[in-house]
Amino acid sequence: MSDAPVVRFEVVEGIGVITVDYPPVNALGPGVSDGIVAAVDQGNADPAVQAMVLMGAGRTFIAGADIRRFGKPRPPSPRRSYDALDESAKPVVAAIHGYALGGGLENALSCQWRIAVPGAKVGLPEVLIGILPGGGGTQRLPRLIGAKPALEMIVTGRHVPAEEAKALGIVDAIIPGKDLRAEAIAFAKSVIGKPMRRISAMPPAAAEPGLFDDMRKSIARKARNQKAPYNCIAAVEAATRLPFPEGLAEEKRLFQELENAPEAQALRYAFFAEREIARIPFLPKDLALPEIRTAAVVGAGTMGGGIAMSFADNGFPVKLVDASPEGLARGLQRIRDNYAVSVKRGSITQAQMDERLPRIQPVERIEDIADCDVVIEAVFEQLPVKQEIFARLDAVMKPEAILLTNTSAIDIDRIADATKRPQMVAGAHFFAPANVMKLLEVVEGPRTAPEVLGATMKLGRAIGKISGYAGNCDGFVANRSRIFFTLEQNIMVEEGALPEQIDKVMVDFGYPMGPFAVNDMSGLDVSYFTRKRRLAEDPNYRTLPIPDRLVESGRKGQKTGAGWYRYEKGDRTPQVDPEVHRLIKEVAAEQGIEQRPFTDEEILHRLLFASVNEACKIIEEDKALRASDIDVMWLNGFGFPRYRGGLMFWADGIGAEAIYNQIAAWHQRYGDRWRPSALLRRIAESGGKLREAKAPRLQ
Ligand code: 3H9
Repeated sequence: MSDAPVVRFEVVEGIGVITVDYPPVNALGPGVSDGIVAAVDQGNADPAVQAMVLMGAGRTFIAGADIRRFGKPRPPSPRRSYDALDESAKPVVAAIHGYALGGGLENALSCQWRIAVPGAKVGLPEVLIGILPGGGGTQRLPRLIGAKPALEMIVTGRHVPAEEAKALGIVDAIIPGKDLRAEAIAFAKSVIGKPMRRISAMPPAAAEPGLFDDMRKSIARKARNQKAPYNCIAAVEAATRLPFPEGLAEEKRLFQELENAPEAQALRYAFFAEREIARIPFLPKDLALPEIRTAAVVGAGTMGGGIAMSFADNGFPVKLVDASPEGLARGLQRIRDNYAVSVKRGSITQAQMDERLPRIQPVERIEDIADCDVVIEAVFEQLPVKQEIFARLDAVMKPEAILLTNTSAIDIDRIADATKRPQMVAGAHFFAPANVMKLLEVVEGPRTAPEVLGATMKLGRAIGKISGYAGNCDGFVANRSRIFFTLEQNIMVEEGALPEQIDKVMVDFGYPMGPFAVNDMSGLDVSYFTRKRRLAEDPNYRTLPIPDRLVESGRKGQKTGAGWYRYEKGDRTPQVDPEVHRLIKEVAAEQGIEQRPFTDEEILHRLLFASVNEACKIIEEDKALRASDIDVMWLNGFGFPRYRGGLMFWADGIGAEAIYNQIAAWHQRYGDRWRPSALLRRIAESGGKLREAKAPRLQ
C-alpha cells in the first residue's frame, strides 16, 4: 500500500481542486470521506480559493462506498463528506468521468454543480447489493429531477449515460473531457458569484398520485422475497413528504434495516464472486495473450446465431458460415428477427440494430474465415460432425487462430484430436439464448495452451460475458452440477410429488419459473434422445419412464401444446393437466413405486442438496476452481435467485454438517446416486464453509 494521500488538495488559479486517488475505482475507502471533508474545509478557509472542483484520479470519478466495508464495524465519522460539500460556503463542481455511482453520485449531488464527459455514467445501484442509497441520494435525487425518474433510477439501479443525465437535469453540462482538470477549473471559474444551489434547501419533491403503489405493484413478482427494493420506494416516498433533515433520518433508518440482512450479504458475496471468477491463479501473471480482433462462428443455428450476435453487440466483426446456403439464410433471418424484436421492446434502438447487423458477415465457404483470430464451432452435438469441422478448420485457419467448440458435453480432447494443433483448442460453452445469457464456461482441455485459456477468458469478458473456468469432464461444471437436480426432480414425481408442487416450491424459492415449466419451454424431446443414447452406451443408466412416456405420447412441451402441462392455443401459461396425473400414477404402478406425499422442504432439499454434493465432487476433482465460481454459474446460467447468493452460499445457511448428514441418510436409503462427496464430509467435520471450498490445484 502506498503512503500517498487518498485525497489531494491544490489551488490552481483561485480554484481548489480536490482529487480522490484511491485505485482501482476511487471507492469511498478508509480516509476518502474524511479527506474530502478536510479538503472542503481547507478550500473554505483559504481566501485565495473562490470555488472548488471535486474529481477522481485515474479511470473514474467515484464508484461508491467501499463495498468490502459493509457488514463490518466502521469507525463513526464526525462529519460526512455529503454534509461538508452541501454546507460549503463556496461552490463545488463535481467533474465526472468514468462512473459516479452510489456514494459517488451522492457526493456529486451534494455539490452545487455537476459536469460530465461524454460516455460517463451515473447511477444509484445500491439496490443491486441489497441496500439503498444512504448518502442522501434518496432525498436529493427526487428533489433535483422529480420523484418519478428518481424512483425508477433508484429501484432499478441502472447506470444512466451522461447525455441522458443531462436531459434529466442530473448533470448541468457535458464537457469535451480532453483535459478534464483544465475544463473543470474553467467551469468552476464561470460559476463564481452565481447564486448557490443547494438541493437540500429545495422543498419535498412532488409526486403524482399512485406513483409509489404502482411501483410496488410493478415489481411485486421480480422483487418477491426481497426488502431492498421496497425500502428504496419508501425512502423516495419520504422525499415527497418530509423536510430534508427528517427525510435523511428516514433514509438512515431504512438503510440500517438492510445493511446486515441476509439479502445484502448474499448480494455482496455475488458481487465479489463475479469478479473472483475471472482469476485463474495458475496462469502466469505476465502471460502474453494473443489479441483477438476478428471472429468467426461455424453453424448458423439458434446457438451459432446468438454467439454471432454477442460479438456484433460488443463491436466485433464476425463471419458466419453454415453447411448449407439455406441454413445460413435461415440463421441470418433469425438474427434479423431477434434484433427487430429487441427494437420493438425498446431494449435497443433502431440505430443500434443498424450498427450491429452489418458486423455479422455471412460467408459461404469455410476458407472465407481463414484469417479470423478466433473461430467458434456451434454445430450439431455429435463427435464425428465436430471432428470433421475441426479437421477442416485445422487445414484452413491461420496457424495462430484459436479454435473453440461450443459443445456442452463432448470431451474437448477428442475434438482436439482432429487437429494438428490441440494446444489451440478449448471449449467455449455458451448458454441459450447465447446473446442474452451472461455465462460463458471456458473449458480447458488437457493440451490447451495457457495463452489460449487466458485469451478465451478475456474474449468472454470483451463480448459481455462472465467467463468461468471449467475442467474437461462430462457436462463440464455448470450442467454437471445440475444433473442430479434434474434427476431428483423426475424421481420425486415417480414417488408422488406432482410437477406443479415442485414448480411452486422452486418459484416460491425465487426461480423465475419452475423446472417442469422450463422443460416444457425447452422441449422434452432433446433430453429424451439424450437418455436413449446414454442407455445404449450404459445398460445401468437410470432411465426416466414418465418423461419418456410423455414424449412417446406426443407431449413434447409448449411446441406441441402439451408436456408436463397443457397449453391453450397462443398462450404459454402452464395449465395443470389431470391426464398427466393419470399417466404418472400409471407409470408408478407399473414400476411398483409406492407414491407418498412430499413436504415443500423435502422437495427443495432433495433438488439442491443433490447439486451441492455434485458441486463438491467437481471441486475435489479439480474441475471447478472455487465453490464461488459454481455460485456465479448458477446465478448467471440457471436463474438461481441472486439474493440467495448462489447454490453453495445458500447451502452454508443450512450448514455443511446438516447437509452431509441428510445426504448420508439418503445414501443409505436410495443408493449410490447419493454417495456423499469426501470434500463435503471434510467441510462438515471441520465446521468450515462450503462457499470457501477450493480445488486442490489452488491450495
Ligand atoms: C454505496 O455507495 C452506498 C452509499 O449509498 C453510501 C451509504 C452510506 N467497493 O467491476 P470491476 C473493485 S454502495 C469496493 O472489475 P469494471 C472490484 O471489486 C456502492 N470495491 O471493473 C474490482 O476489484 P478487483 C455503490 C469495488 O470496470 C475493481 O474495483 N456502488 C467497488 O468492470 C474493478 O471493478 C456500486 O455498487 C466498490 N464500490 O466496473 C458500484 N467497485 O480488481 C460497484 C468496484 O480486486 N461497482 N470495486 O477484482 C461496479 O459496478 C463496477 O465495479 C464499476 C467498474 C462499474 C464501477
